[in-house]
Amino acid sequence: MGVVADRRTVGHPGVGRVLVVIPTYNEADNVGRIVARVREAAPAVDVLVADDNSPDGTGAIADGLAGADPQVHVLHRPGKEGLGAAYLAGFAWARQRGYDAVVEMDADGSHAPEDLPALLDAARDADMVIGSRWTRGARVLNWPLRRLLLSRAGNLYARLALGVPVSDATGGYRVYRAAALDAIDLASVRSQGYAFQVELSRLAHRAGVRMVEVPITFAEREHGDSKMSPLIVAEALWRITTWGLRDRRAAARRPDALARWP
Ligand SMILES: Nc1nc2c(ncn2[C@@H]2O[C@H](COP(=O)(O)OP(=O)(O)OP(=O)(O)O)[C@@H](O)[C@H]2O)c(=O)[nH]1
Ligand SMILES: [Mg+2]
Repeated sequence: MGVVADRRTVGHPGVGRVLVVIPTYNEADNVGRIVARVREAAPAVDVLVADDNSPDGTGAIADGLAGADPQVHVLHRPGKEGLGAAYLAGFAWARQRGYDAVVEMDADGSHAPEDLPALLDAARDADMVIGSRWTRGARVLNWPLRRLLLSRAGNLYARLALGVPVSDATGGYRVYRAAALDAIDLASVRSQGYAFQVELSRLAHRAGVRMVEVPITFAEREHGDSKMSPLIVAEALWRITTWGLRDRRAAARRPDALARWP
């Protein structure tokens, strides 16, 4: 008991108190597994499940987990508003409670909690850590070719259009230290799907946030349904194109910015 309490106050060495935010929509088959894996892999970090009133009862399952473990919390949101809105609410929840770092993690098991200690170690020397599927040492398991191609193409486009110097700007396994969240104008963020991850990468890069990528083992979800849709891909394409054009126009007006491009 004493050991658990001590670990909780310590958080992750060199990083501080950490909150893992897990957004959920219809993840009844996954929420228990993922929370248990996080608690096992990183016992010193806290967990917040941000549920959008899932019709399949995910929120009630999360309440049960929270009732049994003081390091697990639930944020109930009134309805499905997208991944981006759920994360912004989770970030605000963390900041109100003085957490030093926030982790983004999917509920479906694609992001291995076992990789979390390595991500948090990397956060000692960076304000933002991206768990990357596309750096040396990373692995992507059981993804069909069309998903691999979509991710590679999306990342290539994001890098060319926006100049964000990361290999996995669409990935959703990340650590943000408080300094990164402070540097990013979160109130301006509008995107919902994959575009949310790209938007935060772009804003962090523009704000001069120290970013680092760490290879991860990414696995296709085994239970439940994907929320990926053509609409989410279209949103990302549209927003990346709009930001890219806006950045180029701004660069053309400011010679100093042009010198830094991309
Ligand atoms: N709170 C909330 N969570 C969401 C919403 N949409 C997706 N999520 C969660 O966000 C995470 C990622 O969604 P996924 O459906 O796995 O999307 P994906 O990883 O792009 O797609 P797959 O690789 O096919 O699984 C999961 O934990 C979802 O439950 C939403 O509108 N609200
Ligand atoms: Mg997924």
